Amino acid sequence: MRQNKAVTCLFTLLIILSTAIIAQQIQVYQLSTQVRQLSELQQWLYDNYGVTSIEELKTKLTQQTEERYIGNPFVTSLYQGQLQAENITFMHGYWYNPATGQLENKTDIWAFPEQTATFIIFGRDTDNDGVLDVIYAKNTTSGQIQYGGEWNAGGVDGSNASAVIQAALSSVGDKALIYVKPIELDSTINLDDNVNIIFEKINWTGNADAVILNIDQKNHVELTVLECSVSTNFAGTVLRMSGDQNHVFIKCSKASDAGQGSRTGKALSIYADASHWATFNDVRVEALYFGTALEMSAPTKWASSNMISVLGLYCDVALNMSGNTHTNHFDTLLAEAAETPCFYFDGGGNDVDFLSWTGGGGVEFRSTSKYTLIKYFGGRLGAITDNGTGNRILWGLDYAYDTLLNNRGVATFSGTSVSFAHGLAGTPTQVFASFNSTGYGDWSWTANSTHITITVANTGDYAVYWRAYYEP
Ligand SMILES: [Ca+2]
Repeated sequence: MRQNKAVTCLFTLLIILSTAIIAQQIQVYQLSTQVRQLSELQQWLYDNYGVTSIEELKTKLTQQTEERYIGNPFVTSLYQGQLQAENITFMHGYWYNPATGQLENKTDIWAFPEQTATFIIFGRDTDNDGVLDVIYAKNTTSGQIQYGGEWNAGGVDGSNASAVIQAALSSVGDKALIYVKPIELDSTINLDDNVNIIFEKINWTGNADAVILNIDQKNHVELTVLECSVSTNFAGTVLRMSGDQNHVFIKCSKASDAGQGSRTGKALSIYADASHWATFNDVRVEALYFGTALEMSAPTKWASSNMISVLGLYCDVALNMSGNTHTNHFDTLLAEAAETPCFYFDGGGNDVDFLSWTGGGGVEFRSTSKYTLIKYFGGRLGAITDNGTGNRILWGLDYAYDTLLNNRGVATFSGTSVSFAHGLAGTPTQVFASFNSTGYGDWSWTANSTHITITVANTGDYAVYWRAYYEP
C-alpha cells in the first residue's frame, strides 16, 4: 500500500517536470524566432535606408524633411555611404545651379507661391533691331508662359503685345496686379473694371492720332504708367478715361527733336458722357511737350470731386476744363508753357492751388466760367483774362516782391511824354510817379499790357521815378 503511494507521487512529479521543460522549450523557440526576425529587419533597414533601427530611421527621415541641402549632389553625400543615384533622386526638390555648384530649393517655391504680381509681361527682341518681336505673359505662380510667346500660348498671338496684355487682363480676378515690363504698343489697351496694372515703360509705335490706354465707362481701375514715350508728331491721347473712383498716375513725354518737338496731343483726357459721371478719381499726370497735359470735359454729366495733380512742362495748355467740371481739388498744378494762356477754365466752382507756374502762360476764365478760386503761391504769373463771373485769385505771400505784380524804375525824357515797358503780368491797375524837378506842372499816365506812358504839362528834361502795380 505504501509502495503504491510512492509510485503515484513520483509519477506526478515527472508530469510536472515534463510540463515545465516543454514550456521552456516553447519560449526558447519563440525567442529565437524573434531574434531572427529582428536581424532580418535590421538588415532591411540597413539595405534600404542605411540605418539599423526604427528610431534611427525616424530621426533620419525627419532630418531629410527639414534640412536645406546646399551641397553639390555629384560630390557631396547626405550621409555616409549614400549612392550618387540617391542624391540625384533627392534633387527632385531642387534646382541645380551649375554656375555655383549649389542647389536651390524649389520646394520653397511650391510651398510659398506668392508673387509680386499675378502676371509679368515682357518682350524679347529676337533680331536685335531694337524692336520687341515676341511678347510673353508669364503666370508668376505657376511659372508658365500662359499667353503669347513664339508658340502662341493660350491661343494668343505672341507678336501682338496688346492682345497678350488683354488676355492676361481678362484672366485675372479683381485687383490682381499685372506688371508690364518695357514694351512697345501699337494698338489700344482697353482697361476693364477693377483691374490693377503697372506699365514700366510704354513706347507707342501705333497711329499718331490714336488713344493708347482707354478706360471707357469703367470704375475702380488702378493704373500706373511710369513712363510713356510717343513720337514727336503724336496728336492722339495717352489715356482717355470716364468713370468713378479710378486711381491713375501717368507720366509721359513726347520724343523731342530740335528742342521741344511739336506740341500736339493730350496726355490725359477725363470726360463725363451722357450716362456716366467722372467723379472721385485720384488723378496725377505729368506731361512734357504735349498740346494739353490734362483736359476735363463734361458736356452732360458732371466731372467733379476729383483729386488732381498736374505737371505740364512745355505744354501749350497745362489744364483745360470745360462743361460741368466743378468742385475739383488740385493739390499740385505746375506748368511751364510758352503759350498764353496755359490754363483754361470754362466750367466753374473749382478750387485750385497753383503752387507754381512759370513761363509766359497765364490764365483764361472763359465766358461760362464762374466761382473758381485760385490760390497763387509764387513763380511767374502770366496774364489773367477774366471773361467769367465771380472768379477769384488769392495772392500768395510773395506778392510785394514779385516783379510781375509790382515793378518800379527810372525813365528819362525830353519833352512832354515818355513810354517804357513795365514788365508786369498784365495792364497796370496803379501807377505812381515822382520827378527830379518840380517844373512838370501836372502829370498823367496811361498803360496797356506791355507799356506805361507818362505825360507832363510842361516841356523839359526830366527823370521820372515810377512804381506800378498789377492787381487784377
Ligand atoms: Ca526685333
